[in-house]
Amino acid sequence: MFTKAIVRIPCQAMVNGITTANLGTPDYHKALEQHSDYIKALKECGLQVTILTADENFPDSTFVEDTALMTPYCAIITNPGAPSRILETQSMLPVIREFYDKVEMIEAPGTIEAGDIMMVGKHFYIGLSQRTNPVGAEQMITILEKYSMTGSVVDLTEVLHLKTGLGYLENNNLLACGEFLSNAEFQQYNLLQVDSDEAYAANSVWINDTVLTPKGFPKTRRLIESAGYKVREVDVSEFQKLDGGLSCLSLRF
Ligand code: CIR
Repeated sequence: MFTKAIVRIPCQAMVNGITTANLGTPDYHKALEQHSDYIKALKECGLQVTILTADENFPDSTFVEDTALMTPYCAIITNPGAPSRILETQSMLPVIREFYDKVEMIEAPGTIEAGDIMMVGKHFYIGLSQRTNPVGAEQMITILEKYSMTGSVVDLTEVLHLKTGLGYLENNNLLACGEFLSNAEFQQYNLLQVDSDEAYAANSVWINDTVLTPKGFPKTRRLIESAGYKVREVDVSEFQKLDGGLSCLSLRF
């Protein structure tokens, strides 16, 4: 169970965020409304939400998930692979120290963005992507092992981050699409296959037996409901325009 979350209000500069999506420029006011509903959804799942103020220095700073990995035993501050995002971690460090005694750091030349990390109990899958390199993944695995957890790497070919295409829903249920459906690593799970025309919804988030899913992906919603979960939809269209999914918008712990 999770009890807490950290989010950051989107900044106006988000219109200049990194993207490959080709879905147009985000509407800032709509993004603020959607973010506010996202916070409401986290609270409905029973989480105490820490809301950080917008940081105009970093267009992508609302995607807080990438800046840290929160485990039950320690937090690990990442070193983002996108140059414009590296310093986002500086303002996250004091916030995370309020919640964790043990805080570790990924150091250059290692890079990691935690959107590339999926937690399954005490094991963490780490996607090797444009943003996460083998040195960063090795550092992460060494830290995890220090706290009696484990990690392993997964090669990515199509997606930005590992969790762009995967969402672990607990109870052995794994939402997956595209390149992950045939990946040998994941055949041990009950794969819930997300159709390619709804690939964005693979980034759905389990929180205390509710699954947050992006609004507008009815087949995936039914798939998750048929696996026995309560679903709460959140409209995140303005964040999708920046390649950001539901998970990216919070740290949950
Ligand atoms: C970026 O490219 O870094 C942001 N525009 C989107 C980050 C999405 N984060 C995530 O998937 N964990």
